[in-house]
Amino acid sequence: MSRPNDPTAPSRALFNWYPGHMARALREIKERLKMVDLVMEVRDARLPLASSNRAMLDEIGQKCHLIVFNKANLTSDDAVREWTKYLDQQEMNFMFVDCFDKTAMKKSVSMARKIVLKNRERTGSVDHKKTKLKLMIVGLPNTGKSSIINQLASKSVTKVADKPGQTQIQQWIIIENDVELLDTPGVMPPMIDKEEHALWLSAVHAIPDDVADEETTARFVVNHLLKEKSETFMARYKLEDPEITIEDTLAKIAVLRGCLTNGGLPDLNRVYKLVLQEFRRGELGKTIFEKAPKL
Ligand SMILES: Nc1nc2c(ncn2[C@@H]2O[C@H](COP(=O)(O)OP(=O)(O)OP(=O)(O)O)[C@@H](O)[C@H]2O)c(=O)[nH]1
Ligand SMILES: [Mg+2]
Repeated sequence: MSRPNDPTAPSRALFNWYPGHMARALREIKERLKMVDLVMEVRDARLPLASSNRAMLDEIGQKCHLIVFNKANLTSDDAVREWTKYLDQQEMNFMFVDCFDKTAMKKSVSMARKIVLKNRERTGSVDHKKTKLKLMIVGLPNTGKSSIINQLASKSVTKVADKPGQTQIQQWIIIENDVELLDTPGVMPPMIDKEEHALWLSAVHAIPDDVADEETTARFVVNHLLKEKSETFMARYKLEDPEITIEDTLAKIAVLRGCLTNGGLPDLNRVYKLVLQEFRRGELGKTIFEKAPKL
């Protein structure tokens, strides 16, 4: 497997993590599109464009489509504002949510319903107002699809884990009397050819650490938070000097958290694991990786 920062890596495909269940999932998504009224595409709010999947969008085609930028609680209000300004110009149906916010999640279903009813009106399918609303939820691994379904169903109906590739089969879930949602496995783009995207997707755990290389990902995250001068990150690890280097930062974290070898040296592998775990739990503060293009 080629990795970012690997000088021997071919310049085109940095990652091609595409296990068999994803190819199958994409085929099944295509087959079941006819049965659904709308596709709810879940992306990561910290990567509004880079967490989409061109191959998936091609399959969705002209189907009613709502983009849910989930994990908005892990990014700043400023970033959401900037992206909203940009996306408003693109004529997309979208909303930023934190899936643990029940009210926001209910709004996503209302928005889906409105889009579908408008489309039914436009296409002249009159008595469709009475029929059930069938939604399909798709997206990259670990974007929070199953968490959204559990929130909408108000119970744990599908398994959730901070582990890309948790859901491997499709299943229908009733979320309201007349609304059904199809949970689908996360599907990666067949190829990621930009190093920056590979790093971002690894940081948000769309790509597993054993594929992406924990060290590269953790160092990228620490560097990013240092560059952002993230106050939560600096405070959590008691970093006082805003100009501190990455090496000193890692050494400080090692001492602070007792990640030391028997000889008392920083055990960097443990630091990498710890930083990634805390970052993904939101304990290192809010961030944005992909900035909104200037208008
Ligand atoms: N902070 C935060 N964490 C979230 C949110 N939504 C989901 N998560 C966490 O993200 C991780 C992945 O959630 P899942 O719902 O399993 O993601 P998925 O998209 O179904 O993943 P796959 O089945 O692997 O494709 C879990 O640890 C969730 O608790 C959110 O809005 N905010
Ligand atoms: Mg899932």
